[in-house]
Amino acid sequence: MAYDTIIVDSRDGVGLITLNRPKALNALSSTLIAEVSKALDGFEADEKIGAIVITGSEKAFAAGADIKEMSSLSYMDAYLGDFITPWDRVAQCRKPVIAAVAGYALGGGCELAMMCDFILAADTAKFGQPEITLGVMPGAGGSQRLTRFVGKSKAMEMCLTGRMMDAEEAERSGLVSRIIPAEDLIDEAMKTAKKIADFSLPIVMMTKESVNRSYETTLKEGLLFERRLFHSMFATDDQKEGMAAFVEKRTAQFSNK
Ligand code: CO8
Repeated sequence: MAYDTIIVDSRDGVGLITLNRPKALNALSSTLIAEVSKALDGFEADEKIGAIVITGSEKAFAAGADIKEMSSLSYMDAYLGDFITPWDRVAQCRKPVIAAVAGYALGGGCELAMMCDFILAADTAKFGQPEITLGVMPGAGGSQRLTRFVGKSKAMEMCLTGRMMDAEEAERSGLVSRIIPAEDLIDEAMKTAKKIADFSLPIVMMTKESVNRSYETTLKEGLLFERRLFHSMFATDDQKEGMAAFVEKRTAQFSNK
């Protein structure tokens, strides 16, 4: 399928989506979001794909929602058109999604990265929620997810002042899992995704579901959810294979059953 605003590729069980609007620093237009959703639908339906990487360019992961497209929206356009809700597709993805971020991840770009399961940051990455400078506030999770990642004080300062965080600060604050030299970012993200894709897909998906549940419920309910999923894993062929392979000192061959 041909795309106008993204490049879609796959190798070694990993789906790669590259945001590709270089002249607009990958500003997130409605076309781009629809294309990302379509690509995710394809990767979710493809049983050969076990993990997905979303990345941008060296200069920008994404410099936010497309300001030129959004500037003339009326309240009714936004409300009746359910503006932003299609973005949820990224957070709803059941397979793991890694954000590989170099350069600017601002506004909706930072929010898109935070919808992924974890963020690998190039040493050039810069994160920010500059919406306040445009007379609005974050609208795709920035005031909620950022606060859970970095705590109230930093999130509040970033949302109220538009200050950007560099990669070092983002790692220190728990926003990103690792910093990688910019020239190695894609290779490292693909290697990390392949590692995940080589494990049992149902076990990977249940693990993702369980970690995400920790954001959405009480500790008691989350522990119960985790225990139930853990018990259910003993009904899978992959649990039998994984543990047999350890005992027999060989590499496990997971069958995704
Ligand atoms: N939207 C549209 N076009 C953009 C955007 C954007 N977010 N960011 C950059 N561009 C365009 C510029 O207009 C420029 O185009 P042109 O050459 O035609 O003038 C081109 O990209 C290059 O940009 P600059 O010349 O500005 O490049 P610089 O290197 O000088 O600056 C910056 C880079 C600092 C990233 C700067 O471009 C900038 O500040 N961009 C805007 C960042 C921003 O405010 N982002 C938040 C947007 S609001 C938002 O995301 C709300 C999310 C709420 C959810 C929305 C759901 C859809």
